[in-house]
Amino acid sequence: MSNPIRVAVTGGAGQIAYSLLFRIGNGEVFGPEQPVILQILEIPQAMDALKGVVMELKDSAQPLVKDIITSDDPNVAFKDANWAILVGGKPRGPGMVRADLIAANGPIFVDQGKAINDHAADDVRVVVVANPCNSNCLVAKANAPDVPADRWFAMTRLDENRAKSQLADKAGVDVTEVTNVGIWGNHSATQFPNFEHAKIGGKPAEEVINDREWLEGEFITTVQKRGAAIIQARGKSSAASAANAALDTIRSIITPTPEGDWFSAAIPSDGNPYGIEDGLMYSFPLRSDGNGNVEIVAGLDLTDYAVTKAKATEEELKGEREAITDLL
Ligand code: NAX
Repeated sequence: MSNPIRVAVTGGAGQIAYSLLFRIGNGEVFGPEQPVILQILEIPQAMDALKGVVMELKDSAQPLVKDIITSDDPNVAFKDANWAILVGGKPRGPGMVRADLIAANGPIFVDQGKAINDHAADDVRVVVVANPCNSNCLVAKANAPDVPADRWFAMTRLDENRAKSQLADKAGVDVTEVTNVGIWGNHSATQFPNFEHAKIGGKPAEEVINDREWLEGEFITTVQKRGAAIIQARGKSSAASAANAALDTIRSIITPTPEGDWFSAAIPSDGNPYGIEDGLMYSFPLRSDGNGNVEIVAGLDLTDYAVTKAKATEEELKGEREAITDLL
């Protein structure tokens, strides 16, 4: 067995963490030979609830979990962390618009960015789940100047998984047949789940589905609004699928991407090959070499339709950035 890695998870008493922590502990992300130390951050008001989660973690007696550290201090929770999964944040309250949510969450990610900068391990990688995840990640990154730009990810993998599942259902095939689905832009209703490069059983998805109207219409809308549909049905926001997507994101970063395929996450847009403005956290199709080195898949042809969609979500991200310029 190797030395334990330290995995910091914020929002530990919340519903996503309730799934995420246990799945990290059972080795399904970092492997059955990789011990972990869980370092869980919560706000003071939720520390009692977190005690209950820790009791359950202990009651799971997971052999790979070597220690569980809890704190309401980011400087403690991120100490020597190799991974930081930022799930905790303020939820959207009644009457709040997106700009209010950005303003409410911004300061949290200033502090967490600084704590990661000052205390995390040299090889730290950060995955931001808490919404608005692209902009929260931008704030944390801006406040962690010593952490290289290629360590920052905001989660759009849930959107990718949702898109794949929709395409598989429509084509009547197993979800594993669906590849090359890229989420472009923001994790929001402007995101572009790009079906134009998607493949089903190795053939262009457009050819297999043969219904461009459905792809441009119901497919995109379903993916964009899936979060709201789940709240409507379940009375709570998606949690198990979000935890699952966070684990998929990490797995994709540390595993070589299968030949010809890609995965999605928002990364710094600086120097991207598609003319998206620098200085944003923008989701692209990505490939990993398996050692955590991730690059944007270059050379994809974008139709005028795709460019319009990619630009619309870029515009939204630029607007979000405007709202937090003082935090960057
Ligand atoms: P919950 O409200 O169940 O849990 C959030 C937890 O974060 C709470 O326990 C709260 O006390 C804690 N928290 C708040 N401020 C904190 C801080 N400064 N430091 C540490 N912890 C803090 O939300 P949950 O359903 O777990 O969702 C968490 C976040 O994920 C939300 O922001 C949500 O919008 C976002 N999501 C992102 C998704 C994505 O695809 N990127 C999809 C799922 C989810 O909606």
